[in-house]
Amino acid sequence: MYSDLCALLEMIIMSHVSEVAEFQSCSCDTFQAAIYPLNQPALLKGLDLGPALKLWRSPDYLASRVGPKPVKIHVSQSPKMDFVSKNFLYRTLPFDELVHRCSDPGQKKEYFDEVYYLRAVGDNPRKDIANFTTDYPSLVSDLILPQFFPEDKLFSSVLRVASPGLQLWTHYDVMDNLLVQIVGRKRVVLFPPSALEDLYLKGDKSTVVDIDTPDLEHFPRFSNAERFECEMSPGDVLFIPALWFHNVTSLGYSVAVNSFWRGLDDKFYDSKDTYGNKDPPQVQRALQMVDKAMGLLADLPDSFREFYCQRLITRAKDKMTNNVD
Ligand SMILES: O=C(O)CCC(=O)C(=O)O
Repeated sequence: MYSDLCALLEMIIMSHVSEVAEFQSCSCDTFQAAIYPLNQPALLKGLDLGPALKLWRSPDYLASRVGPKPVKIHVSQSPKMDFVSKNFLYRTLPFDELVHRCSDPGQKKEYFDEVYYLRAVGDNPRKDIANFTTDYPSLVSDLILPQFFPEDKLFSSVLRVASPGLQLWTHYDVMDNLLVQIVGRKRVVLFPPSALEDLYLKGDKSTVVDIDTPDLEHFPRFSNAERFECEMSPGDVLFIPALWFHNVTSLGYSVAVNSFWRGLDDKFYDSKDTYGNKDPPQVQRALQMVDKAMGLLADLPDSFREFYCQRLITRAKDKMTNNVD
């Protein structure tokens, strides 16, 4: 019975799955003219990423190039990191130690029960933006990061190291993203911005942690969400447009570097954002106003509150399509 239900669920979910489009050895001009304007994820293959592809395959090489630099990491007992139940904690480890624990989880019994995830941050994460070039100078000459956007639009470049199996929750970022996979394979599931209502968001993250066997009693709309999927191999670059939700599973020990790029005018980015995931300041203010508006309706009886809440939604939608003065 349970397996029938799972099979049915899989069928429902699979009916909304598309493959991410692949492009071979594309140039900057092709990217800008033919790929970027589609506002769809794209898997770029065959780009020249430099010797990192070969060199970083050796955990000893990577560990010794960076050495014992302290890095702040997520540690969890479960590979499925869950920001709702907060099943992870932060710990600081020497970088070389982190690489050895991720690449050889069996080396000690106590490490076997833990999964690790490094999302590099600046020296002072509250103020400094991750910059692969200045934060990891000994690795810079190994890697050619794709330059598909104007240089002055680069916001950050982020080194990511993960244990086998680690799954990062579904979230969106406000900037365009080029994710360069260097060591190991990765499964990426993406949802378009239009799936927002089906993803049960809390801030920039989806509260549906298990995207393959979701609890449809709690999240009935989740099965409607259109999804795109791809598997990244070493050397692949995934273009993730701003506001596209993504859920990433490292299929083995994984090393990647992604870069975030500003696609909009600077005034649409929060100057205090060091991660690239804060909504535009204008949107943050608008959301506060919505909270205030809902506060004004708070004392109405339920039936009136629901009715006027719908009126607010209709009005906002009409404004979007210019039907209201
Ligand atoms: O590849 C990863 O580890 C996560 C990538 C990601 O979430 C991002 O680049 O925003």
